[in-house]
Amino acid sequence: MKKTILNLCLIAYSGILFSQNPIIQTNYTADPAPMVYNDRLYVYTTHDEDDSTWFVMNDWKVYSTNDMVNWTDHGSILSYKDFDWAKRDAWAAQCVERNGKFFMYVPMWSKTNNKGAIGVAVGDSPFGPFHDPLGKPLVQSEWGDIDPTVFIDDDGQAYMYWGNPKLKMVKLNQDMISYSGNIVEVPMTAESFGKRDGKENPERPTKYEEGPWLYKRKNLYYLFWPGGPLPEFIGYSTSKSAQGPWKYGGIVMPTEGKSFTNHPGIVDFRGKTYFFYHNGALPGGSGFTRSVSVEELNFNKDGSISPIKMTNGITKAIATVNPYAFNQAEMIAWSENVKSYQNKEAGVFIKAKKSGAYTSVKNVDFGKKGASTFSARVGTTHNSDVTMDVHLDSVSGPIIATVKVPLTGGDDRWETVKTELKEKISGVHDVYFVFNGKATKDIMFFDYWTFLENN
Ligand code: FUB
Repeated sequence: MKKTILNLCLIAYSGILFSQNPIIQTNYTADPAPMVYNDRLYVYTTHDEDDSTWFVMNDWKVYSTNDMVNWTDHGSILSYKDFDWAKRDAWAAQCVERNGKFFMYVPMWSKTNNKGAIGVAVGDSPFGPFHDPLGKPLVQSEWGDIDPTVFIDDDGQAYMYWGNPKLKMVKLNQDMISYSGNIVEVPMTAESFGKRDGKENPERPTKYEEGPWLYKRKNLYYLFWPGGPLPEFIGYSTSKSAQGPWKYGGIVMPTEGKSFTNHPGIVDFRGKTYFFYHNGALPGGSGFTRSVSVEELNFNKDGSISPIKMTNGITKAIATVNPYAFNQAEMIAWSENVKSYQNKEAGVFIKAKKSGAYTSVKNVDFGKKGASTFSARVGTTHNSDVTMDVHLDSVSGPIIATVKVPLTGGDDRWETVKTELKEKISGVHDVYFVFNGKATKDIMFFDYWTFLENN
């Protein structure tokens, strides 16, 4: 009996230890929009401000990974303030690359006629800087112009779908910042989007709510969408053409997870398909403080999809991290009590909010020769003993290095500190950075780290 209880405890404990969802813990993020570029996976997200009790959303962020478990925070890359005509509501967006240019399709509230509209911003890299080439919305039809998804088909034709409660579609031109033909209103039939359960709602005759995502696999087009009534589940429809007609396929992800919205983003990366979504799983999480998660998506032989549950996420890395490179502190597999920030001096960096806060990096390959020295760019505003311990393989694993963090006086002032390792480290390990101090908040800040290889 004792053994069984011990086993159950271990299973529960390892569930916490090995959780990888939500993939971002340093900010509240929602509405994930994945994109693969140069064999790296980027995820654009919206950003719920801390302590929000409504959709308080001012900017879009981007995160990236090479291994599906360690996510690098590239910070805020665009805001509604970058559009002269917008006044708030940086809602669900998507970034698409075409001919080396990056196009961010973004819904916002427009100043000019006080309703939702979709704009486009163009940049030369996945991180921008982005600018508004039109100086006005790309589309503004009526209330409900939100949640654009853009897809470029194999013949080069680009399509944009969007809308809540109506679903609309337009063909984008090659320049990706204009369109041809009329805006098409997709017929909302039970055959295409399923008959809505519950009370009849003439505005919403089908299950479709908002947030479409267009995706193609083996000549079959998939439209994923959050469905109602609230709280949302995620459903899908398929078609032989990007323009429909659509056939309702069923539920991909049933309602779950402390948020009354959900939002799909689907991408193929190194031979697998990944399904991004959001919920309210972080501490303090809710329908207005959401967080992005990911699952592997599998298809049945006939192309249909069986429902998937929200899980602890993808725990096995598909690549290793090089400890001898300059690694950003904001490359994180898992963290607790840590927030990310950005400024001119450091770019994106992290702050430990209380003593015992930590970040971890998975699958770090120290090689055969191994490491002898650890170095990190850090700082603090506290005069008392602030230290950063580097643990191996778990947050309470052996300490291989301890760095005394110098009083720099502010997150615009940094120092690089170096220390010899207590023992030689070789092979593949998870690395944990644990931040300790006597202060009650903002213990220290951390910009990057590296190890030196043994000669
Ligand atoms: O995040 C704001 C809005 O909530 C999005 O635009 C919708 O898709 C829903 O997630």
